[in-house]
Amino acid sequence: MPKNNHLKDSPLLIEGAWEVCNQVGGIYTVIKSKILNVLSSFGDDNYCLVGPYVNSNVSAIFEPISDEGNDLVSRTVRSLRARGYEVSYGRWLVSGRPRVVLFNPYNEAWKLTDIKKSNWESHNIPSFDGDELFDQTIMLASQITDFFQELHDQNQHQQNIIAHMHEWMAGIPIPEIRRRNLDIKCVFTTHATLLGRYLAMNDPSFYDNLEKGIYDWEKEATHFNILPQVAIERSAAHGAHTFSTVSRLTAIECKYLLGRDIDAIVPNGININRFEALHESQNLHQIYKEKIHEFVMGHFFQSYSFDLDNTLYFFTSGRYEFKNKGFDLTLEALARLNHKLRVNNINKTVVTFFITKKEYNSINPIELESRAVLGEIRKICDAMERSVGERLFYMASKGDTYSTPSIEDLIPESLRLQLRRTVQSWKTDRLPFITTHNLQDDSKDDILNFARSSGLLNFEGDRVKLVYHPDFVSSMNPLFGIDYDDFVRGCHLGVFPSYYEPWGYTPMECVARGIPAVTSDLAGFGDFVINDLKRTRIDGIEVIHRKNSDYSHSAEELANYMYDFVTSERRDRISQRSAAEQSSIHFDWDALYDYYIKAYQITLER
Ligand code: G6P
Ligand code: 1S3
Repeated sequence: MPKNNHLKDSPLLIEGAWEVCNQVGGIYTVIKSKILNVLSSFGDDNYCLVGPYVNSNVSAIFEPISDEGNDLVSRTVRSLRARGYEVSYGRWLVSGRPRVVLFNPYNEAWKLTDIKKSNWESHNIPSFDGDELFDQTIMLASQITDFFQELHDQNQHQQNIIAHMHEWMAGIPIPEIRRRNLDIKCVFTTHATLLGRYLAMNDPSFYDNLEKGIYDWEKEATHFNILPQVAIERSAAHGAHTFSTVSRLTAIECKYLLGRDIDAIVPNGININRFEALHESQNLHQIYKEKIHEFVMGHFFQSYSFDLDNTLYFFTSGRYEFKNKGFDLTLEALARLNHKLRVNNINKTVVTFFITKKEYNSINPIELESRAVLGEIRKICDAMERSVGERLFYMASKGDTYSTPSIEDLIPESLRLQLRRTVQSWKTDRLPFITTHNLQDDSKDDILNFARSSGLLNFEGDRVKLVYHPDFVSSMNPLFGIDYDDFVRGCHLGVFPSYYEPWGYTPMECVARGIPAVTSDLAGFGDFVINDLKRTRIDGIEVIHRKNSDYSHSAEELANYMYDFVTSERRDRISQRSAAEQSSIHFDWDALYDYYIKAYQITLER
């Protein structure tokens, strides 16, 4: 593998996060997607990840390796094991197959009380009683810290070591490395601030108040009952040689809520696998759009139908943070779009999918039944198609190629009757559902409540329809039968006008698949597009103004953009998709990993 020559003296990089071998959210994507770039900069011998052995699926993605090598990490693992530590050492079975060291947090359950005491006495980090996730993170941190201690002891100052820890969950080793005075340089990257997230959700004037510096972090953290985590975040931020975050927006939170200016911004990248020819991406759009058509027929056509050739698919997705992820603004803009399309007599339908994760009891059985009956209808139509072929062939073989056969000649009555009866029994008078699943708390759900209060309830006359899918889309899921990536390809527009979003992968993932996307100037990604890429170079990305704009203006801006999108011609959409795909090159790790290298350079100089 080629070695990058920016970093002097081949340092060893150890990167730690709660999401190593453990898919929870966006940090997993960051860590996993940049591995090939890390390896090409550091080399396989000088890179290793550390994380938790918690995921029930770990054995499928982790392959143990021998600790007999003479390299620093193997020696460290060997020595820890000899001292009684349970260490999982192996390769993470993802692209690049990097080395990983995993610890089961519960290995240290017996000393949880001592860990809490030590965190408090050494770093003023308080604890909760009975918070399982918090306990797991501090038990893991204790083992990772011992790993760094051993690494330091084995190294005897021979090689530069960088410990790069992500987010508060992997933060505690940093102040401990400093307290023990280990010869290890620390980088801490926070992918949000905990307080920022809570304040954004609860204070309508969050951004104004933030820069006024009026928040008392301790008081607010106590108020939201997150003092222990915030204390870890602060302690890692202050302890790190290099403190970094993913965007300029989060850097402001770091300054005012964590009390330290950041040293480096490390934007998130993605792996762009581009096709040789642009039409391949367009073909995939068509293929997966057909799959979404099938879902839409099953979901809506039982009640009424509309012209699929004049239907556009919008979607939003992400963690269920109604306001922070901009679900509220998206709904408001959709309600306005519905009105604009109706009054202007635009004969197009927009089906908008909300793909998020919310507790549910089951997939709506009526939805499944409708899909099953539609399957029956498909089978009958297939039988009819065969019958038409066979009978035409029979007529042709007799030399009869001139007469025009009637439908009765081509399809037996039994099949025609079967089709009529099945379709009749399928049709219903009820409105198409908004949710595909039975939610556990239907009456308190914000998406549903918005739909109820705005009247956006999938009436036949509505130009905008809603489908709320409170689970990940995957090929195992019977409703769509395709993976999320392919679902994205089949849509026309991704809508992500976040209010609080340190970076935001979702619009970037759209663009990488050649699908236009909306982001906002309060999302790190949107800010990057405007300020770093100077926007004009980027097609297929719309940045909605939320920073200096009130809710209603932002909703109107989004609704107008959607209206223009809906009323554009197919050929414009095709060229926007191509432009989006072209622009995705700017977000490839090949372009963005350099920000990490610069952060490591600063670190090694400190
Ligand atoms: C791709 C396909 C075309 C198809 C078009 C539909 O470009 O290659 O064959 O006509 O998608 O675009 P639309 O935006 O209407 O889904
Ligand atoms: C965070 O995940 P989130 O969705 O809680 O980290 C992601 C990776 O850096 C980032 O893209 C996202 O904006 C943050 O919010």
